Amino acid sequence: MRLRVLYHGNCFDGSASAGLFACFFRERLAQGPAEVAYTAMQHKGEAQPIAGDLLDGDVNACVDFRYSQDPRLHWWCDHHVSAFQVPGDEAHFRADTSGRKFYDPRAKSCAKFLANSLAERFGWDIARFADLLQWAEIVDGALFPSAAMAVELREPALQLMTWVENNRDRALAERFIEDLVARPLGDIAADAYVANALAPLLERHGKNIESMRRLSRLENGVAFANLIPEGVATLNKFIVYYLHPEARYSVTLLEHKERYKISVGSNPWPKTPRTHDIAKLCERYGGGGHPAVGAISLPKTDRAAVERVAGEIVAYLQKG
Ligand SMILES: [Mn+2]
Repeated sequence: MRLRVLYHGNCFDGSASAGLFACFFRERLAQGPAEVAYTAMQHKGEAQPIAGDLLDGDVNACVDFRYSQDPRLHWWCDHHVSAFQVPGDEAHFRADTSGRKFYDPRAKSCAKFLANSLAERFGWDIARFADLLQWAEIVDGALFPSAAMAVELREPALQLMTWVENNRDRALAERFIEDLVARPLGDIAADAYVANALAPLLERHGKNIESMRRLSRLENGVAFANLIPEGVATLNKFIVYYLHPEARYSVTLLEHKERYKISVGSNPWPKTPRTHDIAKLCERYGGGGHPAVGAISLPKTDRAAVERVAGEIVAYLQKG
């Protein structure tokens, strides 16, 4: 019996959620030999339905990623505020009586919400995942006690977070998913496939801290940095608050291979609390995310448009 799991790619919580569901499938759903296939999903600029041909398993699940009305989607679990993007999605979900679709936008992590849902409804034993679930909450909920912990990356879970956000090897992404639900986090972080890739990442992380230090400016509570000239594609989103503890919000321009990205966030350790809903703000420009953090991805054809949108967002956030 074959399971297809769609999951939020390059994400600690998405990977943990995928691993948990695969585990549940093997233990509780599979009849006969179990086969699991994974598909990493990414938030794109357009509110498009999930392509039906991705749902090709005997059982199809989507975790930590948006809803689909496709009848071939059998299981779903998400906590993104922007989970319902296509007209009719939310009504379709509310009308569902299967007991296999779970949504809670207040959940800090999809992994813990999914595990708790499966434990409550199906009596599934999740005690062995306690450490993983605690870290999924900390990582995805940005519940780090300090910016220093989030930037200095001494904890194994934070090294794994850094690794998965940067990994582009599909086979390793899947090995990682399976490892997360089978091995202690310290063991995985020490394994060669993670440790070898992590060394240059940590070196680049150090350089990113320096780029951010040089190019970011704090004005009226908003830290802005255009990292496109440095060719930075991804960086640890807490660096900006490590350098600007007074910032309420941050707006960072990044350059991916095929898209520009505007990353918008709020300080998890604010001196003045957040008042804006960042997911809603990003949705206006075709992006999405959570109330506290979101992103917009734009085509690389028009750099002026990216800078204009970023300017509008900065001005909006500066108004308090
Ligand atoms: Mn998540």
